[in-house]
Amino acid sequence: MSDILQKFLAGDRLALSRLITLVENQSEKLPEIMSEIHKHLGKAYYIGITGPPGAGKSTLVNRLIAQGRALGKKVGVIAIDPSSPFSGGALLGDRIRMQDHASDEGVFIRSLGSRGAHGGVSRATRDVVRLMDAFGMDWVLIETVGVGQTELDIMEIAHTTVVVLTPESGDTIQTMKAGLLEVADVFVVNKADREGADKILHELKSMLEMSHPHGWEIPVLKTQAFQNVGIAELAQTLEAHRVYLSGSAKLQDKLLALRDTELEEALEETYRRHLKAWISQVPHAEKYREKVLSGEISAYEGASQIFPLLQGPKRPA
Ligand SMILES: Nc1nc2c(ncn2[C@@H]2O[C@H](COP(=O)(O)OP(=O)(O)OP(=O)(O)O)[C@@H](O)[C@H]2O)c(=O)[nH]1
Ligand SMILES: [Mg+2]
Repeated sequence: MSDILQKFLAGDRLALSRLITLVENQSEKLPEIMSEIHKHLGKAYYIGITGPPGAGKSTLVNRLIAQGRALGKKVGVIAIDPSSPFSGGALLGDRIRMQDHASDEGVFIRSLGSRGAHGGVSRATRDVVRLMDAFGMDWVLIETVGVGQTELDIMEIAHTTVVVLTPESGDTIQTMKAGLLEVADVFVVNKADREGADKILHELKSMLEMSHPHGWEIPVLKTQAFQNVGIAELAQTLEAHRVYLSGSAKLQDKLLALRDTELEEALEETYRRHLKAWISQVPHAEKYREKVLSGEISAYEGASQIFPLLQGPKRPA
């Protein structure tokens, strides 16, 4: 393990790729990996890109990669949507566009399957974001389709979250869950070449006027990702938000909440890993197990009988 970590820290892309796979597969090496890279964290800027299917998120991400590279930034990309052009099911056109960056040493793109347990996706995403951070990326872009709680959870790690809509998103706005609104630091109306872009822009702006921003007024930008229009402005806005955050208590609050969640998850995970072994050491555990199996008592009753008998666990090796 230390070999691969050393290579990773020396900038070996294959090592990064291997570590990401270990994260994806929830390897038992995970605690070691994340602990080892911990002191190398904190340099990258995490940008979440979310919005309805087909809004142009991947196209926008492609453009942002180019923009970041022009600014001399190293860019990591995590695409969580399984139908994303970054993954196997790519549209030909998008794949060709991605190849612009495929040979660029300053770009690392990885797609993550959204299969598996709900909490699992956001945890894996956070860990991969950190791998990219520790690897030395300046920007880490996270693309995910904004449709549910999972996606909102994923965005917890982003410093800045961009919600991408289109002129066709009128209904989305009407029914937009408070959640999607709350995660947005920046709104983008993409496909502004299409009719109705200004209408939706005004709808968004008047909706935002009714909310009460604290310090940061959520900008609403127009882009034409496909035609590469409005991307520099978006990059400037992202930079403005990064600067705003760095001086605000909001970032600190965000970090504290995230670390708290992560500690709880890591504890749960650690317990789960060792639980079977601990239970096997409880003298009467089998007795209660049989009672549950025979239907004599409920599973909850069984658990509440066994729980107090668990010995204080030793620190896992
Ligand atoms: N007219 C127009 N089409 C665009 C624009 N940006 C992207 N598209 C097209 O919209 C389609 C969807 O773009 P994607 O970038 O794949 O959208 P996405 O949001 O990543 O899609 P999913 O990941 O599947 O949710 C593609 O055919 C793009 O070429 C734009 O500014 N104007
Ligand atoms: Mg996409």
